[in-house]
Amino acid sequence: AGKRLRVLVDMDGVLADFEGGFLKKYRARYPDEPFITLEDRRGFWVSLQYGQLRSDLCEKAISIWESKSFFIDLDPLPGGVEAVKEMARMDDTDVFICTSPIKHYKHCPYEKYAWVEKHLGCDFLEQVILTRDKTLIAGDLLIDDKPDIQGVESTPVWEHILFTACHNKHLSIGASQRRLLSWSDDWRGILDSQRK
Ligand code: BVP
Repeated sequence: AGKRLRVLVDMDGVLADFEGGFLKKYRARYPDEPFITLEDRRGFWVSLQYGQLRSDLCEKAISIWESKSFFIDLDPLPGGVEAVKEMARMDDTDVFICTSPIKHYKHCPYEKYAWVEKHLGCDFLEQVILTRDKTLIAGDLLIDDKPDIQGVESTPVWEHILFTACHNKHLSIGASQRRLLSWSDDWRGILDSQRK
């Protein structure tokens, strides 16, 4: 008896190049300020690492993703759009894009929908889940670059697959945790291993 597989795919850092888009716009807006190369990024929070570099750089970093057009202008990460489209065409598979908008809501939620429409098509808007708490969302897999995904539900039903990003590639992960190194990695095998 084939049960459907539900895959939740994060957006920033998994489908959309948040880190690359941030660095490009930060350097353009603040050409005389220090910056952190993608090679030197550590920790999920960009603003935290910039604040450690110099305290006033925290708010300068935040000003970048709070600006109009930041989220819509993000480039797709290699292979992500194609993988998600292929997943959606697979038998017994439901794919949702599960993403946390920033609290500065003027542009971000709108531009996240616009990005999905632009790169995946308007039919895919049906699959978008905006939530600040991914532990509430039921799914078999959550593919996400954030190492610690927490919320009010202490035992989320999904298995978190850590998607490798510049900020998490040096982290050693638990014996039971699985990684997806990129969209060239074996995501089909991970989906198959979760089918019941
Ligand atoms: O929309 C992104 C940007 C924001 O958090 C959201 C992460 O969403 P998920 O990838 O978990 O779905 N964000 C915010 C900050 C600092 C805020 Br103060 C940051 O440093 N990095 C970051 O991604």
